[in-house]
Amino acid sequence: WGNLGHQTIGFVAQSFLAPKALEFVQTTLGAQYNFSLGPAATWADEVKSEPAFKWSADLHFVDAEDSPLTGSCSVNEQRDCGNGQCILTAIANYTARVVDPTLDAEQIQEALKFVDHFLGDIGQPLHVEALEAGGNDIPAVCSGESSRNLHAASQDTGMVTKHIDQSHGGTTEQYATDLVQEIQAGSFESVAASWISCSSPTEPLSRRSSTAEEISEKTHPGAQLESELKRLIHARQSDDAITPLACPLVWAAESNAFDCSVVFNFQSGEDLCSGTYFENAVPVIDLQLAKQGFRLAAWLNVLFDGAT
Ligand code: DCM
Ligand code: DCM
Ligand code: DCM
Ligand code: ZN
Ligand code: ZN
Repeated sequence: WGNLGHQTIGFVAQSFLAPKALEFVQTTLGAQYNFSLGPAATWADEVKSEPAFKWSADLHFVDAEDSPLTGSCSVNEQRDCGNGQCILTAIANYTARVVDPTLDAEQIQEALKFVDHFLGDIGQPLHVEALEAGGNDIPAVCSGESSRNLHAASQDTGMVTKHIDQSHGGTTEQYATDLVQEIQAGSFESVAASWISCSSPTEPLSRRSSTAEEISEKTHPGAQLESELKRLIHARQSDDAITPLACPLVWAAESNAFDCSVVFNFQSGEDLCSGTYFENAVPVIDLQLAKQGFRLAAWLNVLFDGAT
């Protein structure tokens, strides 16, 4: 996502934080970020071009080597993140670092800003796709502007900007407020609990939860997320290797599935920021931003308040 998408996700998350998570976020981010995950969400993109943070550029995505143009979408941790430098491993690393008492305040703030950002990027379908460098090498037109590429024109910036201007008062705060309303009492109300269950209807996972966890998941959405984070913290404390987590893999598979439906479904030269492509893409953008904001809050709530 571009800045607008990331800020929106951060603002959505901020409004679902439980008391201790909220306190942690406010203290850790401070006045510089207006005590909020919204303004802090773009930091990771700002630094990735600096020499000191060059190593972090590859952590914003996972190049899923699937075949979306022939209708075959998938994410595979071994195949797509074999070198351990992708968004799946980054989420595990920075989640562990957010609660690592041996780190100093600056390192903890960096870890929180990375978590804030990467839980957003994993919901962007083209950040979970290898084809043409996540669409960066596919020319695209947005609002008559032809010198764009699919990644920027459509998902990251072009469509999001148009959508916020057209339907949400032109600000990420208002857009986030509108998405929060949909989650609390609108079109997302009935599905939001399933967003944090980490179970996927489409993707059988090698690391699937145990039967006991699956049962408890039914009575308590978020149970798997909680047990997984407890395992992560334990691994960190006992100096075990930090391995990718099952929940982010489920989230990645969900975003990646859109690469087989709406994302690449356009004619060369077609304007992506109006007409049918735009109309089909906007509900996906709403869904993915709302979902990742809600998941980011649940993630931090488990870490700091012990429950979603
Ligand atoms: N680093 C990291 N994650 C990466 C790459 C590097 O945490 N994917 C850290 C490890 C080093 C610092 O960044 O402390 C500098 O890395 P490098 O060895 O690449 O200069
Ligand atoms: N770093 C990181 N993840 C790690 C280890 C290090 O992001 N697992 C980052 C934190 C600092 C930089 O690398 O920005 C240097 O860290 P250190 O001096 O701890 O190696
Ligand atoms: N990106 C991606 N997949 C790739 C390469 C890049 O999702 N294989 C993303 C990262 C940025 C955007 O595309 O959001 C532009 O990348 P860059 O700034 O590295 O050109
Ligand atoms: Zn991007
Ligand atoms: Zn990013």
